[in-house]
Amino acid sequence: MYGFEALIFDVDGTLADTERDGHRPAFNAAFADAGLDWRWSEDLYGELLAVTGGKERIRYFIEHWRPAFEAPADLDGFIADLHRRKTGHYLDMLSRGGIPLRTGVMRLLQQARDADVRLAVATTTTPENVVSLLEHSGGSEVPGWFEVIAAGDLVPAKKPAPDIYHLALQQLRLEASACVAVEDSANGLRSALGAGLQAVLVTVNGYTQDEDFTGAALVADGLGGPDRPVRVLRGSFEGWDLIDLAALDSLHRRVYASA
Ligand code: XBP
Ligand code: MG
Repeated sequence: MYGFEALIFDVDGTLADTERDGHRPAFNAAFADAGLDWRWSEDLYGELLAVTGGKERIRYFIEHWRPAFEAPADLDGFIADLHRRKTGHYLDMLSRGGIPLRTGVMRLLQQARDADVRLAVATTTTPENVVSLLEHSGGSEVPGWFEVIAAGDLVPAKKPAPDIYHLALQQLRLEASACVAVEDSANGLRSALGAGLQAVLVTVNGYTQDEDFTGAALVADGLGGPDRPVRVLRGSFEGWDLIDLAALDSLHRRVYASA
């Protein structure tokens, strides 16, 4: 029925606005646990988001923002321990139902399920975070809707490298042209494009709205909903009020017709 077989979703910023009020306070709580006076403000965190992956972000912060910090001999172990604590805080927050899915996400997931469109995730974050977010913010059955969860350290190089999308495609056993990706950031877009996906929808958020989305099939402020029509930031999207499978199909056909 549709010209594509699978939807591949990014997680942070795309399925839910997890960064500012989810990951960021979890990092800060882990720093406090460890007796560190580091505190990532909303603005600083926006800058740090250029570095994908929590462990990589902590390392970057130490190198660039705390050059005088007397790092322990086992810096990798120190960062891994801090990051484990951070994941614990983040999972606690999710289990309290703290972070809702973005408008339209459940609608699109349900529609994909009804239409036998396959679902996958390609994300930089830790795998437990993905399952917990889907479970607590979507419903206990939602993690099982995803055939593939490609996440975190399963690949050596995180976004913007294409590795995580390559892994998702390999596990789906699909060509890039059979998929539509949904992302929220320039790093995510670059990762998807690098793996050969051309039908990439970007739904921006407060942290990513001014990034360079050259190459995206469409950039919008979200998936939209009954009382919240989609605002298009780049690309053409005439005739649709919200982004559903039919809209993605038209986007997918257009991208591949002009390729
Ligand atoms: C976003 C990220 C992640 C999260 C933190 O991933 O860069 O690093 O901020 O997650 P995506 P971890 O948009 O690809 O979902 O601390 O678990 O790495
Ligand atoms: Mg993202």
